[in-house]
Formats: sequence, C-alpha cells, structure tokens
Amino acid sequence: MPTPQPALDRSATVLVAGSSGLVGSAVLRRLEAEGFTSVVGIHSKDVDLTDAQATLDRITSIRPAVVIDAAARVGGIAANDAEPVEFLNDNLRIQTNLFTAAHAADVDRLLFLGSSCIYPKHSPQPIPESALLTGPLEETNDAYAIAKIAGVLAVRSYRRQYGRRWISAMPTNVYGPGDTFHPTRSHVLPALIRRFHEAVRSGAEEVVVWGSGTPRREFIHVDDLAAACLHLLDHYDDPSPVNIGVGEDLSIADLAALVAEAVGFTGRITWDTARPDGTPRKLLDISRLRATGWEPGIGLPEGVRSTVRWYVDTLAEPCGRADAG
Ligand code: GFB
Repeated sequence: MPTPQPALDRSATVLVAGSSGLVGSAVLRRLEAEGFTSVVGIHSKDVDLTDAQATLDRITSIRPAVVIDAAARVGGIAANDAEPVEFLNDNLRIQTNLFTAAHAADVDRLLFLGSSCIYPKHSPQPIPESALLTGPLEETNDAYAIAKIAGVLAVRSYRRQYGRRWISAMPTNVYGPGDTFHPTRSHVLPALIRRFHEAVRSGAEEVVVWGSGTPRREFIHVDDLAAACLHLLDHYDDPSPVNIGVGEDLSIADLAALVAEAVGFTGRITWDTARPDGTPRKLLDISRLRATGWEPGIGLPEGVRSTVRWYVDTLAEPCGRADAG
C-alpha cells in the first residue's frame, strides 16, 4: 500500500523541466489550475539540459522545492529505431544532469517521468511494475528504454543513499494538444490525425497506416497524465515506479478507424506491413495508481475528437505548421 503523504505546499517553488513539450506544458496548466503560486518552466531553448554546468547553474539559482522531470528526447517507433544513439545519450545526459543539479539544490520532492517501454517486450498483461527487468526489451526502442530504466534506478539510488523523497512514474502512450504531428517521427496518434486530415483535404481515397494493425496500445490524454503526476506528488512516496494509464487498450486498426471517423475520412485504410509493429501489446496494470485514489477522466473517443479540433485550429491551416512541436 502507498505511504500516506502530506500534500505539496501550493506556495512551494515547483520547477517543470521540459515545459514546452506535450507533457511539460500540460503539467504547467495543471499546476496553475491547482493554485500553485510559484511555478518555473525550463526547456531546451532556454537552457541546454544536456549541458551539466548550465543545468546545475540554472537549478541552483532557482532553488525549487519540487522538480517535475518531463524533459526528454522523444519520438515514435521510426525515430527511436533510426536514432538509438541520440535517444540513449541525450536522455541519459538530461536526466543525470537534472538529478545531479536537483540533489545539489537540495530538492526534496522530484517526479521522474519514464515510459511504458521500460517493460519487457513480452510482459504479462496488464503489465505490473514488478515486470521491470524480467526479460528482453522491444528492439525498436531498447536504447530509449535503457535510458529510462537508468532514470528509475537513479531515483531509487538517490532515495536509498541520500534519503531523497523522489519518485518515478511510467506513463502509457500519451497524446493531446501540444503534441508533435510530424508525418514520420511522431507517435501513432498524432501521425494518423495528420495523415487522415491531409487525405480529407486532398480528396485522397486511401490512407496507408504502418504495420499490421494488430498491435495493441493504451493511450492517456495528457491532461489526465498531468493530473496524475500532481496527485502522485501529493500521495505517493515509494522507491517502486508507479504506472500511469487508463486501464484499457485497443488495436492500431481500431485506433485508425477511430481517428478516421473523428477527422471525417470515409475512404480506404491499407496497411504497410514493411513497417515495424513494435511491442505486440502494452497495457499497464494501474492498480497501484488506483490505490492512491486516482482515476482517469478523459475517454479516448472524446480525447481524440478534442485533439483533432486542436490540430485543425492550431497547426493544420492555412500553410501548415504541421511539423512544428
Ligand atoms: O506510437 P508509436 O510510434 O509507438 O507506434 P510505440 C505504435 C504503433 O502504431 C506501432 C503503429 O505498431 C506502429 O507501427 N503505427 C501505424 C504508426 N501507423 C503509424 C504511424 O504513422 N506512425 C507511427 N509512429 N506509428 C514508442 C517508442 O513505441 O512509444 C517510444 O518507440 C516510446 O520509445 C513511445 O516508448 C511511448 O508504442 O510502438
């Protein structure tokens, strides 16, 4: 059972690393909504988090009481597969620099965000936190996964050696406003929103989707993830990572149909089986999270519809900032 925690002081200085990204920007919105009065965001255009000295200087000058680490090099299956060196090195550097600086600044509470890809490729479903390090990883994202596993181990080590009340959370696949909608580098949900939307605009009768359509994924709206992060900082203090998900998954074929409907595409969906499927299934066991009293609130159909609206209003028209983000 989770250890009861005093809730965070709403006047404490909270630092969000990666504040311009999908997750970090949602965390900033949530902190504001929950009445936090001293919030600082940092992101890569502002301070190079792969630079140890720059990170140390910035964090020791801010002296936050709480750090939320949402800073990472992220991408979909193709980007992870093509650039394992950057996904490994950049993520190791970013988290090591942040942890070193947070320790130097005597940060009491820190939340490290990992990823469900830390678990073995063939994990029991739903995947409990205890599956960590019990088997081989999925090859398309093993470099990223190893960096994130190192982050979990680092958090656990700071707790054990220095008594830091730092925690790790492992979100399932995230989506929502502020995502990257790149045609080849992004995750499946934004990639499909963009592809189906472009097909509607151009009058194309066919949309090609990667893989076989059979892999299953679980998707959490970023606003739910941000709420869960703050809930955990208020209620959770344990060396074990805690999964953040919604408790249900669907096949990529069903996801493609859902996105097509939300975008208004009525043509044919075909499959490019030369593209990798990746992990066959990633459904997280969220009983540990539920035991802290948290439940997801945004259903996938509703979340996809609002994300499509955000994409159309913000990125898609008129001359395509669609690869920004
Ligand atoms: O979202 P995605 O790239 O992430 O792909 P992963 C999920 C599934 O959707 C895979 C299929 O089976 C893809 O083959 N898919 C179909 C597509 N069409 C597309 C498309 O147009 N774009 C993309 N990207 N996928 C990533 C990891 O794995 O998930 C990261 O590589 C990270 O490390 C992230 O953990 C959450 O779930 O396969």
